Amino acid sequence: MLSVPHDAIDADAICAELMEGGGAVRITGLFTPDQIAEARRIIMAHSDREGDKVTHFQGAAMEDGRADLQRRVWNLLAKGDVFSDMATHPAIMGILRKWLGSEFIMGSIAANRILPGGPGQEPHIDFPYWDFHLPETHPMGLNASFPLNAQVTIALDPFTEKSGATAYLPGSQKHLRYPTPNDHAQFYDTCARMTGVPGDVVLFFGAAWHCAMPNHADHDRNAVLINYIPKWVKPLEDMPAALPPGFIDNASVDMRQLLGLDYRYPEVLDTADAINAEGIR
Ligand SMILES: O=C(O)CCC(=O)C(=O)O
Repeated sequence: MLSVPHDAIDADAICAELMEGGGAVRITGLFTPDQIAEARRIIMAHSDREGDKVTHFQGAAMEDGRADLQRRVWNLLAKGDVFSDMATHPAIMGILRKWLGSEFIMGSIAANRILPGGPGQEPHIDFPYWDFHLPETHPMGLNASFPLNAQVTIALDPFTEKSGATAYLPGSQKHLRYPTPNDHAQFYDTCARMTGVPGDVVLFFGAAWHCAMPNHADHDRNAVLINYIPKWVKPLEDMPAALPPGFIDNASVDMRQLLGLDYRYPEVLDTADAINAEGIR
């Protein structure tokens, strides 16, 4: 995987790698130990208390009483300021303004915790492609010639092959196809791994086949997962509806953009009352 230090970012080279290369880029040392510790503390506390909130990509976690070994924490913006700082990091904003268009938004910000013994997920692609196993529900001819998604994975624990670092199939983003069970053997035989240390980030095109892998280590494997989308794609999480009072009033310019608050559509352009008052049907 192309690996770049956080202070030597070349957005054009990264976009080319996402589109025409392996589909994933590691940015090392983007977040400080204090930010990582704070994010991890909050995620562990929520997932200890609330348990499993996984809605998709559960792999074998539903079998053999292992449902609780993958835990999701949703709506992170409401759970700590550190997550706003992560989502709006200037390096991420700069790259994604090129990749997804200057007014891109955020589709979701959640955490995925794989506990020791957790079996990982099945290979998949991410929102808004995540139900592309039903291609007929998407526009005819949809392909990966332009991106509808960028995924950011922030490692909060050592991401090693043993601890279940995300697996992905380099180059698979170019073909935009949902991996079927028949593809799984090839996937597991030829996948690469998104390894890294806490504070590293992997930015990838979510059309690449990927999944969390089984955690055989003796420690939890926590990650913040951020989904970014073009301004006109409907987000996965309704974040504005779930934020605490005052959050939106105090939001930065970049956060307002990510929440889609500055994108005006859909908009009421005429009301039924106005039409009826004229007596026109
Ligand atoms: O946690 C991971 O390694 C990957 C998570 C993922 O791909 C997902 O939940 O969509």
